[in-house]
Amino acid sequence: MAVRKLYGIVGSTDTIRALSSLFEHELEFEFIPLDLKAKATHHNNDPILSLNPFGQLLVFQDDDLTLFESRTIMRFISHEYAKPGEEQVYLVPKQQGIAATWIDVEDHQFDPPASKLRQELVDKPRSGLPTDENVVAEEEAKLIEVLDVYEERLSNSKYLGGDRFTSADLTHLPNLYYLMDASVTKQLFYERPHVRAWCNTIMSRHAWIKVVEMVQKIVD
Ligand SMILES: N[C@@H](CCC(=O)N[C@@H](CS)C(=O)NCC(=O)O)C(=O)O
Repeated sequence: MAVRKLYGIVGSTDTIRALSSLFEHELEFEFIPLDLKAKATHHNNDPILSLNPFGQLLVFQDDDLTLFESRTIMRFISHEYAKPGEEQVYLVPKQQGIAATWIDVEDHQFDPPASKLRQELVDKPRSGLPTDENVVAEEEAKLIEVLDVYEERLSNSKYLGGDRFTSADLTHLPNLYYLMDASVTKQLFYERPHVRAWCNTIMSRHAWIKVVEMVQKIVD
């Protein structure tokens, strides 16, 4: 049987996104963890790095298919391995159009301030570096605007993409994992009742709990 392979960086949000999708769809795969230091020693013609034309590390192989870009990998898995009755995509194009919009909203609106806040509030303190409070204030203001839109959306829809859990929700989990660890950002999610309920619902999914256990086991 062909083995699915995921080459990624443990703890990176992109890798966590792909892992979440694989676990949600109960797929067997081999995870090949690499780290950025190891990457620096690889050459451009390295067989692993050359799988991604940009030389970046998240790469997924499924039989004869090679994909990079975590959201693409997530989308592919949700279409190819949709579980009947629990699909994370809609089969009706108009409904899927709405869900796809919220995947792009995560990529273009949510991820930029969320990633910068993660770097300042989680990554830098872990590396013993000082947090830049100006960056935090600036990015917090941007995240607040995004979360206000989410609060409105989630007051009319249980999930971002529609009436059930889809990739539009899953794609947020990696940054939520980190931002819920920092009291400043946790507060931003928790003071909005619909956002709070949504976070609690998607973060208590069985597959997500397994991803967190796996990531923590490798990192520890
Ligand atoms: N947009 C890509 C992100 C890929 C990316 O930025 N990868 C980082 C690690 S998380 C990387 O390989 N950085 C090292 C480099 O670019 O040389 C995705 O969603 O998969």
